[in-house]
Amino acid sequence: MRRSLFLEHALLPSGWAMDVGLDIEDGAIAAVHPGAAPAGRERIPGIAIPGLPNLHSHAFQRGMAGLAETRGPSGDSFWTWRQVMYRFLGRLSPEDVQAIAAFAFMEMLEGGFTALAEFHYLHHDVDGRPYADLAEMSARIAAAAAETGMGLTLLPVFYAYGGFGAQPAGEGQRRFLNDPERFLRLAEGARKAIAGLPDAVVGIAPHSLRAVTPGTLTEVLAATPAGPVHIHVAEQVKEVEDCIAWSGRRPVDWLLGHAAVDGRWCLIHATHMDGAETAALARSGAVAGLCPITEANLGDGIFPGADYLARGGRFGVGSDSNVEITAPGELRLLEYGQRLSRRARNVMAAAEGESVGRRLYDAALAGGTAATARRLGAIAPGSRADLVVLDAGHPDMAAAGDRWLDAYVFVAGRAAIDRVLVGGRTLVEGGRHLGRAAIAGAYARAMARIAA
Ligand code: NGQ
Ligand code: ZN
Repeated sequence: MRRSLFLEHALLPSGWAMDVGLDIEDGAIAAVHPGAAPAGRERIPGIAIPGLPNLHSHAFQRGMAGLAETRGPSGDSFWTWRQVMYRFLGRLSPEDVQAIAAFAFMEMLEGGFTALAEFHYLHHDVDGRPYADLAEMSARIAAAAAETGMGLTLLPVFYAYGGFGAQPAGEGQRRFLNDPERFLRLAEGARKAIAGLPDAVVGIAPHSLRAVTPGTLTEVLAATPAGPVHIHVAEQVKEVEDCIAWSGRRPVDWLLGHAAVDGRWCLIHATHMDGAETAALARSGAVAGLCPITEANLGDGIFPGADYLARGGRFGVGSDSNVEITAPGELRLLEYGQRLSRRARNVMAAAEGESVGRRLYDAALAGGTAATARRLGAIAPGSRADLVVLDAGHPDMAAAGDRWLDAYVFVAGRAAIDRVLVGGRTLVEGGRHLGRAAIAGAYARAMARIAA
């Protein structure tokens, strides 16, 4: 399929350009013509920027957004939230998961994300038994991506234990569990499940150092020589303490010492690092997967962003628990966490005169592209035609150039989004997904079923 677009304004690798002709073939950009004539091309008014990848999501958690904000008897924490989350997922059928995922993916597209790495660990039936099709739930995630048009990197999760040192998993975790052999079969099933999706990718995700042993981690890595590898690490202080008690080392330090962590890897959160870990992670070439809204919601802590950036570390952003879904909002809170903790301004930019919005956007685009392992990241030949088009008539968009990204990230947020295209196909218009009515209806019915 061929399409020719005419973009009024576009952020190209060479900078901001006007009147850009875009030739698209099979969802990918074939040619870019700055200063093109509009004749014969479909006009896309507004300010086109490359779509941002969302590098970390647990789609099903969208269904419990707002349901864990009531104070409990004492000591509410990440760990009490996790109990609520386990109770919620204990009720979900494959149909529910598909409906919730489709709703979340739709909101991601409306919120400025055009690709997604789904960190998928809800594999089995409510009693912990595998479905007749081991990859049933993976197929549901793929179906939700097909329904919404979201670009998918599916990360089936390897989860085998309940805590450091091969502690047995609890009842709330039984839907997640596999030994390495069954996990590798499941990953094979996930590859089949995505086969019909344009340009989709399958990677793997050992859930966390809590959920694996050194031996099983080595085994699944050895069997998966290519593709992205994601893992949660050092999100909570208790996790750091437990890791030290188990191994004598901090989690990021342990991981960098025991696995060949490189550009294939994405370390989710990596919130609690000392200076040596921060430097070593930056050197490794891995991407730090930051989820500022969820990390704030769960009380995780603040990533050492300024030090990591100064050392050239790569990062991207993810919507994780999906309690609120907004690409510019994740970037804004990333910067604001740094400002609050350092009592300074404009922290995540390097040079005088550099726009923080632009710097955050460029960095998260590069990091998210690496972490999703898809052909993304620029309005340039070879890249998928994934575009977010901001409304040039929005009152906050009166300035131009990088000020547009500052306005998008710090001021207007997702309200500035007019149109979203994935693989050259328009999925969002006037800020709303074209399939919104049906997708929201199915979601509402699923939520009513779950509450019943
Ligand atoms: C998850 N989410 O797997 O959904 C985790 C919580 C855990 C976040 N860390 C469970 N945000 O880490 O054990
Ligand atoms: Zn997570």
